Amino acid sequence: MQNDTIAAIATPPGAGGIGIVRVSGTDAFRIVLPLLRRPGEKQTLPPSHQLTYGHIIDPTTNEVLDEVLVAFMHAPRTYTCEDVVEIQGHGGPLLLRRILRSVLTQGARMARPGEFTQRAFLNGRLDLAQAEAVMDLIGAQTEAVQRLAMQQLRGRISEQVEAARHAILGVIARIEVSIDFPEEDVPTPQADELLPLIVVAQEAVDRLLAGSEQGRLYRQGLRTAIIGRPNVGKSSLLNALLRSERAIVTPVAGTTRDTVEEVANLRGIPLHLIDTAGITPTDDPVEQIGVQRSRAAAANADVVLLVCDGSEALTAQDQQVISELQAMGFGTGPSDDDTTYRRGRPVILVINKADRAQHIERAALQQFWPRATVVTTSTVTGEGLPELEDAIAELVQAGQTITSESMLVTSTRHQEALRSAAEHLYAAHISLAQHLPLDFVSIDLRAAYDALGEVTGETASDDLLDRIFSEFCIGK
Ligand SMILES: Nc1nc2c(ncn2[C@@H]2O[C@H](COP(=O)(O)OP(=O)(O)OP(=O)(O)O)[C@@H](O)[C@H]2O)c(=O)[nH]1
Ligand SMILES: [Mg+2]
Repeated sequence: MQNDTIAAIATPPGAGGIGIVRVSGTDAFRIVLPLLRRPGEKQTLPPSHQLTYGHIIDPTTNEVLDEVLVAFMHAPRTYTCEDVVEIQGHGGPLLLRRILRSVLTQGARMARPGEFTQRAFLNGRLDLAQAEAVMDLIGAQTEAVQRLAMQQLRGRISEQVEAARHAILGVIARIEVSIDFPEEDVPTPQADELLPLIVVAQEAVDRLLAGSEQGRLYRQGLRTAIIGRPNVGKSSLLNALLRSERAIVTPVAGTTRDTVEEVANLRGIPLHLIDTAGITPTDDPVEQIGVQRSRAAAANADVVLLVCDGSEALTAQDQQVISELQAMGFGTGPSDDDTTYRRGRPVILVINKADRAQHIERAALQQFWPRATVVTTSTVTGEGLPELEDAIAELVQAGQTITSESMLVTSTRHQEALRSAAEHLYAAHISLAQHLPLDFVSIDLRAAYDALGEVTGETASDDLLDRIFSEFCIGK
C-alpha cells in the first residue's frame, strides 16, 4: 500500500453535466468527510459503494461550493484497491478545481498522470498488460480496437503469457534441481524429456506473436499517403474514402498545396489518410514546400496509394513519382512466404478516372511492381472504391475480422518482449538439441521467462513502469 492519499479531477477538462473529483488512499475518508455537509448534520461514514447527497464546502471559509453526490468506497473493492472517494459535482472546470483544492487543503496530494491505475497495478488488481489496456480502451477510435483492448483488460493476453511462463518455469525447475542437488541423486533430465516442454512454450509465444503485427496496426492505425502527380484525383479520392468533402477539388493542377490528414474507419481499422500536393518540378516556392511535404508523407507512410489518371497515357512525371517511391523501398514486399506485410511497405496502384476512355494498361503499371494490387476507380461514379477499400483492409486483416472474442497482441512493447522471449526459447531449444551443458539452456530459459514477465509487469523495471503510467491522462 502507498502511504499518501492522492486526488485529481477524473473527468475531462471543460464544462460537462457532471464532473468527478477522485480521491484514493488511506486518508481518503478522513479527508473528504469533514468537507461534506449532509441534511441532519450527520457525521458518520455513509455505507460503502453508495451515493450520499450533500454539499461540499471550502474548509478555510466554510463557503458552500457545490451540491454533490459522494461515493465512499472501502478497500479493496475499488479501482485502486485502496479506500476511494468520488465526489460528483456539477461539471464546471473552475468549480471542480475549487473542490479539488479543498481536498488538497485537507492533506491529499495531487495525483500524477496514471497514478490511480498505477496503484491498481502495484496493489495487484491489474497486471501491466491490463493497466495498459485501460489506456487503449479510453483511446480506442474504432469498435475493433475497443474490442481488442477489452479482451486485454479482461486478462486474455496475460493468461496466455502466464501459461508460457509456467511451462518455461517447469523446465527451469527440472534443470536446476539436478544442478543444485547432485548429491540428492536426482537424475539429470534428458534432452528428449525437456524438448517437448520447451516446444509447448515456443508454440504459446508463437501464437501470441502471430497476430501481433495485425494487432499493432489496429492499435496504431495505418498511415496511408495518397501520392501522385498533380490533377490525377488524389483529393477526390480522399473525399471519397472519407465520404465527406474534406479537401478542395478543382480542375486546376496544383490545387492541394499542403498535406491534409483525416482518420477514416475502414472496417474497424483506423485509417490515417494523408492527401498530398501533386509531386511535380516547380519554381513556385510555396508549391516546392508542398512537394517536399508530399515526399515526407510518403516516406513516413505504412502504405502508399499511387494515383494515376487513366484518361491519359502515363507521363514522364508519373514515372518520376514511381521511381521516387521505389527508391523509398515501397512495393518491395511482402514476398510470398512473408507472414507480415511490414517487411516491405506496400503500394497500391490506383488508375483513376475510369469513367473516361482509358489510356493506361494495367500491365504498363504492373511492370514497375509486379506484385502490387492494381485498382481502377472513378470518384465520379464510385466504381472501384469498394475494391480499393478491400485492398487496403486486406493488408491489415489478412482475412480476419475482429469480433468480441478476438485476442491479439496490439502493443509494440509486448511484441518486442515476445520476440525476445521467442529468440531465447529458440536458443535454449538449439542448445538442448546439441547436448550443450544444461546451465546454458537454463540461462536462455531464464531470459525468456523474464522477457515474458515484462508483458505482465512482473519483471518490469521502475523506469519502464514510470514511463508507461506517465503516458496516461491525469485522473486515470
Ligand atoms: N472524370 C473524372 N474526373 C475526376 C475523377 N477524379 C477526379 N476528377 C477530376 O479531376 C480534377 C482534379 O481532381 P483533384 O481531386 O483535385 O486532383 P488532385 O490529384 O488532388 O490534384 P492536385 O491537388 O492539384 O494535385 C477535378 O476536376 C476532379 O473533378 C474521376 O474519377 N473521373
Ligand atoms: Mg489535391
